[in-house]
Amino acid sequence: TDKLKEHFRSKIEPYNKKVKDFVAQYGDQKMGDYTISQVYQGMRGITGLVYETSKLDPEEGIRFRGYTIPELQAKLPKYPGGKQPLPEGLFYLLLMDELPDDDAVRRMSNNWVRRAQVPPHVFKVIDSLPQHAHPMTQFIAGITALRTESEFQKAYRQGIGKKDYWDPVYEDAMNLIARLPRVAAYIYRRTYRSGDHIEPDPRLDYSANFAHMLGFDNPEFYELMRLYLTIHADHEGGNVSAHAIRLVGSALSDPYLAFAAGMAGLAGPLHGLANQEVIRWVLDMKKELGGGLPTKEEIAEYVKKTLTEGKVVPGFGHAVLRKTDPRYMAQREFALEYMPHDPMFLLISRIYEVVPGILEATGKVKNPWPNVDAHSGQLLMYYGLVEYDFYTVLFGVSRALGTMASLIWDRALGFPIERPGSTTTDLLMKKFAKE
Ligand code: CMX
Repeated sequence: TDKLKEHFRSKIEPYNKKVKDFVAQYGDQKMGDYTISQVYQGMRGITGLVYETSKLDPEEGIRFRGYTIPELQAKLPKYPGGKQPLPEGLFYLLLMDELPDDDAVRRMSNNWVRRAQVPPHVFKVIDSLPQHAHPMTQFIAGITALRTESEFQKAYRQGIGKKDYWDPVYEDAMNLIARLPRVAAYIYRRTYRSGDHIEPDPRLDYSANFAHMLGFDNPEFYELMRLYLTIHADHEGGNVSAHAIRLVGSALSDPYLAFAAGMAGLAGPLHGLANQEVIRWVLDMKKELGGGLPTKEEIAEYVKKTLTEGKVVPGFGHAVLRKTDPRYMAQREFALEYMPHDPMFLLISRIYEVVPGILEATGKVKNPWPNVDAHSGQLLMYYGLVEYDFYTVLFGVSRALGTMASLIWDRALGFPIERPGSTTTDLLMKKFAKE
């Protein structure tokens, strides 16, 4: 038996009761007003979702089940001798709403190892794409191909009752998480290493095994992967990838389909693809300025040119955050510890000094500070993972942890199909612009 699943099962009844009682008593309380502008601005600032696993504060950044990133670095189990939290433990926290001990983390690790076998047709589907297909195209194709194994789809066809939906969703979510690193590593090796694939090593933890299959067997890189997979996991419910997964999952599309939808969103340049765009932009800058470490003045000129051309400065700004992203700071601290003299790190740091002032001076950018994507590429490049078109796939593997924990809860809580209303400008004008 799956002890983790039994432990989760024990949480469902009491939490359901808590939610039902709360809604019964307070369900008709108003949560706020919203304006016509907000409706035109992508529903910015309208709280319209309950998403239990994490919450984003504009000033303070993300909290996973109430814990900040530095708190997680202190409290979550680590690899012996390591400093970074193990993402197995983060997933346990997100799913169970309780901090894991070493034993729980080991159990999670082993559970995923048992589920990690990727069926051969998935590799065939990926191999049928041209080698130059963007890694996110290959990733989404691979995820969709994994869907043949969906337990939820099977159970639904067999007529499973609504209160049991969570069970096969849990199975799919766990299998998906367990299989993603292999799929991602396969894409990397086929695209950039002539298809010279590396078998998994089940003795390694989730992050180290992923690094190993990618071809980076360096204890520092293992630590980076543990940090990376932890901090990218979740960012509350309204961001494009998490929201797409929630939305598609609410139609009872199985977790593979829901996750593929989320990854299609993550592949957008204003969202997860920004991590590749940052490196592309920085390398273009270096090329144009003729190598070496550009001065602040040169960087400022380049930033202004980007803005004049009507482009965004990738890695800066956020729809919710109004301060430097703590995920940026966690990566900066990693760089300060392991590679303080890396030329690329020095450049990223200098960009951090220059960009906010310029964005602020535009008078329109609501958050001039860097987000998670401004830093992640530099760390990967330092260890030799230089193929930046691949970076969003790494983000995607991590994003499965938060969104799948959340999706299991969606079904455990019996959340209905999501269906907000919409209107037309014509109707709005008839109602509000009468004079
Ligand atoms: N560079 C240039 N202009 C920017 C900008 C940036 N980094 N960030 C915001 N702006 C502009 C917007 O394009 C908008 O311009 P218009 O009014 O001309 O359309 C204006 O400032 C106001 O936007 P905002 O309210 O500050 O930001 P939004 O909530 O609309 O968008 C985001 C947020 C992240 C899409 C935006 O800041 C952006 O495009 N940043 C660069 C891309 C990026 O780094 N994305 C990754 C985010 C993190 C993640 O999801 O991974």
